[in-house]
Amino acid sequence: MGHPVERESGEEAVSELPPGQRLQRGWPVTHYGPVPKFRPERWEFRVFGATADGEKRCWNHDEITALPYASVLADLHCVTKFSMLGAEWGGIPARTILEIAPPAASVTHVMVWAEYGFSSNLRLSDFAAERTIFATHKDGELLTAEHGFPLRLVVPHLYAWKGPKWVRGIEYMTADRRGFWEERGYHNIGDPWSEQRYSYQEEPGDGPEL
Ligand SMILES: Nc1nc2c(c(=O)[nH]1)N[C@H]1C(S)=C(S)[C@@H](COP(=O)(O)O)O[C@H]1N2
Ligand SMILES: [Mo]
Repeated sequence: MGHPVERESGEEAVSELPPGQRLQRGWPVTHYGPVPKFRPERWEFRVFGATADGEKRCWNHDEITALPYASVLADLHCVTKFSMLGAEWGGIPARTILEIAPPAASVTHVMVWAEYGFSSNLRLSDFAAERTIFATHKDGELLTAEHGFPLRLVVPHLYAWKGPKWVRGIEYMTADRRGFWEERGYHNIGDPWSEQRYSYQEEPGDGPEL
């Protein structure tokens, strides 16, 4: 087991290994498919689906990076059993996006969309969690291309596939739908503390039928 680390805020938020995980030193690169090339002139972040006012919203790279910057301490738990502990992620809290482009009252889930059609679905409550963040930085440095530059989602309390690299937008949904890995055998919710690794472990109500 890892050792809980006392943080400045006094909370023991990170740096303990969930069951079945082992500590990874360094930061490996793990993803499916190629690393996309960032083209600022074509890049935009979109919020669509069931927005409160029915309108889509769109920000270019300058506009997204001009949003208030925050940072969170969080671990990264890959479902293939390695965990990287104690990273500081900097960027735009998911709550900021919820404030500036609010969902309709009927929204229950969010699909996070990334380059090449990669996606991951989250319950609205997981997306709205205090530490969920669209990261532009890790440990004070800009993300590298292979780690998701210019924007990746970090959902500290879920397995890392729930945090797409190269994010391009979110879709507000009034019913749950499976994302890329959730359709391909991974658990619909993905809580590492209860080892929700695979879809065959799902209980009724954990996700839409496969
Ligand atoms: N777009 C995209 N994001 C992704 C993935 C992917 O395949 N595509 N893999 C996820 C998985 S399984 C993990 S463990 C983390 C790995 O992040 P890292 O390469 O920065 O360590 O990215 C997640 N985000
Ligand atoms: Mo992973």
